[in-house]
Amino acid sequence: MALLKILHFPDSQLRIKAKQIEHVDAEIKLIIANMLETMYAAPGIGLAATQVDIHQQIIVIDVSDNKNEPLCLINPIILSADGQQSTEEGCLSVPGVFEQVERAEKITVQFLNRFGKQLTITADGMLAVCIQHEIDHLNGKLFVDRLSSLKRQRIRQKIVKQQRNND
Ligand code: K1U
Ligand code: ZN
Repeated sequence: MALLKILHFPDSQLRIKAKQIEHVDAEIKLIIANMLETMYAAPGIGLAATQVDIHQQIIVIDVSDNKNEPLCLINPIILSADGQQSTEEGCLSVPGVFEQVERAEKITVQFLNRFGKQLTITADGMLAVCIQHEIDHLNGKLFVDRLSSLKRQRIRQKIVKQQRNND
């Protein structure tokens, strides 16, 4: 397995829309294993393939306390969304920034699991927030796009400055 490099905002690669996966083959299973390792090491509670410069519709998530309930969603589609919640979000592609974001409270999602089986789950709370955040990544959208343009501009300056100091 391998740790993958996580792209940082405002990298233009984060704006690429991920493609649907036709077959869940050995190559996809290796990507999933590497994404899980990268997410746990970060540490994070989710990771979308877009963030590691892989433009295929794969998401990994683990919102459990003991970090022992990994979920993998391939080709996820939100079938229904209800209610509203405001939660503080972070993003491994926007390090050190945490902001309140409004999302649906409850969602029903259809996806393929890592064995290529089609499943449907209904999620609420943090799992629902995380799935919506990761599906945004697959569509080339970041949580900062849901903030005001002034806030986004300030965050961009902060991240670019951090990046310069790290180079
Ligand atoms: O997609 C990502 O960048 C991962 C992101 C997921 C996420 C967090 C919060 C709300 C919505 C989506 C993260 O995991 S940021 C790191 C984080 O939240 C965290 C890290 C360690 C322990 C607990 C949380
Ligand atoms: Zn993110």
